[in-house]
Amino acid sequence: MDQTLYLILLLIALCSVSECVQRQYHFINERKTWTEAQRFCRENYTDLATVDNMNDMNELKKSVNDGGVQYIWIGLQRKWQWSSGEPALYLNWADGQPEGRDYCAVMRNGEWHDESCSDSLTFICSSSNMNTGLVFVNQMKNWRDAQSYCRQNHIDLVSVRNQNESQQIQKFINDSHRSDDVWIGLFRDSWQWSDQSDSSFRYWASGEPNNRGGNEDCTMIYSNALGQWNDISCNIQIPFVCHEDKLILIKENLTWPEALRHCRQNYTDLVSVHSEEMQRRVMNVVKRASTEAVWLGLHNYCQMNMWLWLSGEIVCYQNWAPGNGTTPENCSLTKRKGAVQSGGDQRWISLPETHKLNFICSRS
Ligand SMILES: *[C@@H]1O[C@H](CO)[C@@H](O)[C@H](O)[C@H]1NC(C)=O
Ligand SMILES: *[C@@H]1O[C@H](CO)[C@@H](O)[C@H](O)[C@H]1NC(C)=O
Ligand SMILES: *[C@@H]1O[C@H](CO)[C@@H](O)[C@H](O)[C@H]1NC(C)=O
Ligand SMILES: *[C@@H]1O[C@H](CO)[C@@H](O)[C@H](O)[C@H]1NC(C)=O
Ligand SMILES: *[C@@H]1O[C@H](CO)[C@@H](O)[C@H](O)[C@H]1NC(C)=O
Ligand SMILES: *[C@@H]1O[C@H](CO)[C@@H](O)[C@H](O)[C@H]1NC(C)=O
Ligand SMILES: *[C@@H]1O[C@H](CO)[C@@H](O)[C@H](O)[C@H]1NC(C)=O
Ligand SMILES: [Ca+2]
Repeated sequence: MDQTLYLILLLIALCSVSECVQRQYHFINERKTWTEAQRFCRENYTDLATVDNMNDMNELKKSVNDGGVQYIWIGLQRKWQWSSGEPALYLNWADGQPEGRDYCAVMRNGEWHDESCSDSLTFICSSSNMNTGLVFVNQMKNWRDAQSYCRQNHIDLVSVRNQNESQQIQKFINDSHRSDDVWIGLFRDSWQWSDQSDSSFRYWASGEPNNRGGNEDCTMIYSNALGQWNDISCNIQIPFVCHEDKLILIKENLTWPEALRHCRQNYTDLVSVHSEEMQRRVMNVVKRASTEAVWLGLHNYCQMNMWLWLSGEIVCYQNWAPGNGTTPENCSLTKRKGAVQSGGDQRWISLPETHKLNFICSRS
């Protein structure tokens, strides 16, 4: 065989990698409400299942090993949040609220009710000028216009984040001699994944989500061939699917050898990024890092001027920043290791192993 051709074939053989999975799905054949299922998954795995694409969807379906099951929870839920962007942790709904037909909240006698966002009501802005930190706006506006008004003239529509703030606002409303409904900054945003993933993949059955009866805030999949999704009340009890992340970002600042020890002791290894698919998954994870770069399982075999993955592979797929990884390292200096930038182009850079960075462990 022609020697060049032989070399090319050898390289292809060395560089082809089997498809890697980012997460593994675990079907739990116990009937639980969505919130109970979420607690189970968070304690025993990573979270209720997140689905990024059709590939994940097929993996998830494969994990369901009981043909008799019809409905299965995944981790997608409608969420209430504050106009300021904060998640709604403290809740003070009146009995029977939210009814679920509507997506904006008013305060009435201190408690909350959901109302149609297009209603015209007075409202309360948060403000830095007044000593109460509150401004009552005696103009009737729909929720969106009230929000714009507050943002332009003050800070935002008011948030009610704890009992104390709730009492202050109640007193403020009392002092303004108001008794009708006033808008607060609470609204129901779109769907969110339980693990905070920003996956925008959706696979609704036709006609769904329809929010029938007004309280369908959680997502189940039909356990049929298609596995399409339906919104449904969070309180029904059905089996569910958890997922276990294969890549774990550790937000501690350690040197490369320390990071390696941490991963090998607690998981499997520092991550090896031998494909574009893996790089995409790593990019998704490092966005949450607190350091500018994040250690990978990439080390320099200086005498040979070669970079290798801890998993043993030579570096075939490459994503180096310009000037990194290609020029020979100075072998008499500190050993260098590979990291991925957590922002920008998220390319790989070569750094002395004594730098202290966040890192990514993999679990096999
Ligand atoms: C985690 O799994 C164990 C064993 O299946 C179970 O007993 C426990 O209740 C689970 N944790 C939660 C929070 O449900
Ligand atoms: C409630 O908030 C006010 C003003 O921020 C503060 O002075 C007071 O200590 C708080 N009370 C409690 C119980 O947190
Ligand atoms: C508001 O006023 C009513 C009566 O005017 C009173 O009963 C209530 O305790 C007041 N609430 C607050 C939080 O001040
Ligand atoms: C790690 O370093 C970054 C950047 O220097 C810093 O913002 C972060 O707080 C550090 N994290 C820990 C856990 O020390
Ligand atoms: C393993 O994880 C635990 C808990 O996060 C940590 O205290 C320990 O230091 C880790 N092991 C190593 C070798 O870093
Ligand atoms: C490696 O890339 C970083 C980021 O782009 C750059 O600042 C640095 O100069 C590069 N290293 C070399 C040796 O060119
Ligand atoms: C490598 O680093 C050493 C120590 O700083 C220096 O003396 C030597 O000139 C460097 N070699 C090259 C090729 O840059
Ligand atoms: Ca539905």
